[in-house]
Order: sequence, then C-alpha cells, then structure tokens
Amino acid sequence: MSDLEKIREGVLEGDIQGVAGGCRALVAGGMPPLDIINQGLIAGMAVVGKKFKAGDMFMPEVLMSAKAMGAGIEIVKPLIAEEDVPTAGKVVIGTVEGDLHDIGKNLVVIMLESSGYQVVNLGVDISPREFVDAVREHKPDILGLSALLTTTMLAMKDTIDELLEEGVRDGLKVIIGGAPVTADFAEEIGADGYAPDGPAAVELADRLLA
Ligand code: B1M
Repeated sequence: MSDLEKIREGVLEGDIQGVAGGCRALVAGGMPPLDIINQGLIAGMAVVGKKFKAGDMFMPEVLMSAKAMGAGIEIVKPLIAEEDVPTAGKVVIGTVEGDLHDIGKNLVVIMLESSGYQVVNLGVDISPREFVDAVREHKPDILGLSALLTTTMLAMKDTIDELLEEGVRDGLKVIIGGAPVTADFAEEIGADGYAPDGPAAVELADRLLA
C-alpha cells in the first residue's frame, strides 16, 4: 500500500493517530502538502461519503473519519499559503430564525469542511436580515439553511424572500435541510436543493457548483 493509500485508508477507518502520523511522515519525506490534501485526505473523505450513501457506513463512523481528516489537515495546512488551500467553494450556513437546533447543522459543516469547502457558520436563530448581511459580507457560492421545527421551516421561505427583495439572490445557490424539510418544500419555497444529511449536502453542493 502506498503512503497516500494509507492516508486514504486511515480516513476511511477514522484512525486519527494513523492519519496524523502518516501526514507527518509524508511531509518529512517532502511530498507537496496539496498532494497530501487532495490525493490523500479529500480522496479518503470522498469514499466515506459514497459508503455512507450506500448504507455501508453510519454517522458515528463518518464523524470519526471527519476527525481523522481534520487531524491530517491540521498538520499539512500550516505548510501552505492560505490562498493556495484548495477550496471547493464558499458556504455560509445557519439555523433559521426561532430555531436553536444545531447538532445536525454542525455535522453538515464538518462534512462540507472535510470535503474542501470553506464554511462560515453563523450559528442558530439567524434572522432573514442577518442571512442577507452575511451574504453581502462573505459573498458565498452557497447559502445553507437548517431547520428542525415545522414552525421554523417557514423562516426558510422568509429568508429566501428577503434575499430576493434585497437583490442578493442572483448567482447564489440556496440549499436547505433538517428533519422536517423535504425536496418538495425546497421547490415550493424557491430553494436550489434539499439534502437529507451531511454527505448528501456535499454531493448537492458539488452538483450545484459543477
Ligand atoms: Co428539539 N425538537 N425542541 N431540542 N429536538 C425536535 C426537533 C422534535 C422532533 C422532538 C419531538 O418532539 N419528537 C421536536 C420538533 C417537532 C416539530 O416541529 N415537528 C422538537 C421540539 C418540539 C423542541 C422544542 C419546541 C421543545 C420545547 O421547548 N417544548 C424546543 C425548541 C427550541 C427552539 O429551537 N426554539 C426544542 C429544544 C431542543 C434542545 C435545545 C433541547 C435540543 C437541541 C440542542 C442543539 O441542537 N444544540 C433538542 C434536540 C436535541 C432535539 C432532538 C431530540 C434531536 C435533534 C438532533 O440533534 N438530531 C429532536 C428529535 C429528533 O430529531 N429525534 C428534537 C440529530 C441530528 C444529527 O439530526 O438535526 O436531523 P438532524 O440533522 C441531520 C439532517 O436533518 C440533516 O443533516 C443532519 C445530519 O445528518 N440536516 C441538514 C440538518 N440541517 C441541514 C442543513 C442542510 C442539509 C442537511 O443544508 C443546509
């Protein structure tokens, strides 16, 4: 097994020590940091996403993989200039107004970051106005809205309406998720897509930005 294969395998197995040690060894051996990230860490995480979708991995294992990947990134990232870090795109994400649930949204953030996205996590109870301000400030490719309550789902529509009214909807992809949310609801409120979980959110983001 090549050293990069070991990193990919370590990410898949959620082997934090193994991935960290493997990355250190590759850095010491002179491998370019971006190769370690792209061909080792991100490639490993892509397999994790596919296995989760196929039902061959479960969320706790996915989280361990994300942690292993994070351990590797911590070692490699300081060695590259910030602007050279590969980014799949920028995502601003938050839980909508009136909703304090953030466990699932934070899992989605971990998955997006592990897959190369730069993520600005606004937190919970974010008003339509705050989302608009964040879009103006951070200029993301994607805005992610999370809601766990049937009552706060409606704030997703308010947020999209506010984006339209404020003229910041053009060129922005809006994705939504959370237990009560469906693909039909996404269509109804004018979102660009719905994802049922973290790996699906990554797949959706990749598809929307392709
Ligand atoms: Co609340 N709660 N809660 N709660 N809570 C639910 C959601 C509920 C279904 C429980 C129930 O009654 N069976 C119910 C909602 C009923 C409804 O509206 N249909 C409910 C209620 C009623 C409430 C309160 C109103 C209770 C009260 O005070 N009377 C209150 C509301 C507070 C508020 O938000 N204003 C409340 C409070 C809380 C706590 C604060 C105690 C706590 C939240 C802690 C926190 O998040 N920091 C809490 C919790 C933990 C839950 C349950 C038990 C678990 C939610 C969770 O974390 N799931 C939940 C019951 C349940 O779901 N079984 C419940 C695990 C998480 C990994 O899954 O969040 O679905 P999930 O995220 C998934 C996907 O949905 C998706 O990916 C994630 C990862 O796979 N996803 C996205 C999520 N966001 C996404 C965004 C995307 C894409 C995918 O793109 C942008």
